Amino acid sequence: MNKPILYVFNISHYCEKARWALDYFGIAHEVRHVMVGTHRRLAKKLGAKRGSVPFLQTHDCMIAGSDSILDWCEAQPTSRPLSLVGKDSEQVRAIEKRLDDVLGVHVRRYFYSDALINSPELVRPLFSKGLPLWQRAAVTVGWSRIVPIMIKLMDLGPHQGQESLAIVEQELAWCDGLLSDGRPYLCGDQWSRADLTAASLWAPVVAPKEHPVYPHAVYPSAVAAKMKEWTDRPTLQFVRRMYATHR
Ligand SMILES: N[C@@H](CCC(=O)N[C@@H](CS)C(=O)NCC(=O)O)C(=O)O
Repeated sequence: MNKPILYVFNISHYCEKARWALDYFGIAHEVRHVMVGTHRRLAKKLGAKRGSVPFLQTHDCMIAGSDSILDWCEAQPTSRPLSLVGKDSEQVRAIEKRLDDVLGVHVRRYFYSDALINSPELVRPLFSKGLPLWQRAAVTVGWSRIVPIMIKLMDLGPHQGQESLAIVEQELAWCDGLLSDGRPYLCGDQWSRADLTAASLWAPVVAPKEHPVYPHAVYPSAVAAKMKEWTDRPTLQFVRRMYATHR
């Protein structure tokens, strides 16, 4: 194998985190889009420890999960002098973990509780893009069966959407609070993996112009209205700045 292969869903914010990490460290890699519904089988076949995307296949190991992929990137000899560990690595890790475990899950549940229930046709192209022709056709034909499975697996619905929205707003207040003293980065004056994680996981409600997917997406109207309402919040401004500066 010449280059590591990163397996992704095009739309996934955790995949964006992994993609960004590889790009940031200048690690040449191939991005392979995986068809939803086949990803767990593929992960198992390749020996990944988890079934969810992203997973990275290197010449000697399989790495599952955006945090572990970031760890792997850090450990590679690359031309990038700047590590993302941060000055206070414990604080950086704690922020990354909260973003991964809380924001990442609920921003997705909020978005899909609207998009997949009210306008699933807006979402389909985001899952088809980058797939080989026959898989794009399979997603199109099978979409009406895929959507209810996703709704069930992610526990989506109007009530769940509101519940996740409340959590996203709470996480927004928390991130705004971290930035409230005017610091350029979440942990102070140094760009770290906490910032890369925050920017990637907030990106679905920011659609920064450097993002490879979201600026081309059509958003359901309620989510679009929330994005507008939040646009001047420090966190959203921070995300745009991270993309403009580091992506
Ligand atoms: N904490 C994991 C989360 C990964 C995750 O939830 N991936 C989603 C896409 S956004 C997925 O693969 N969902 C389908 C599944 O788990 O089967 C990470 O950072 O990689």
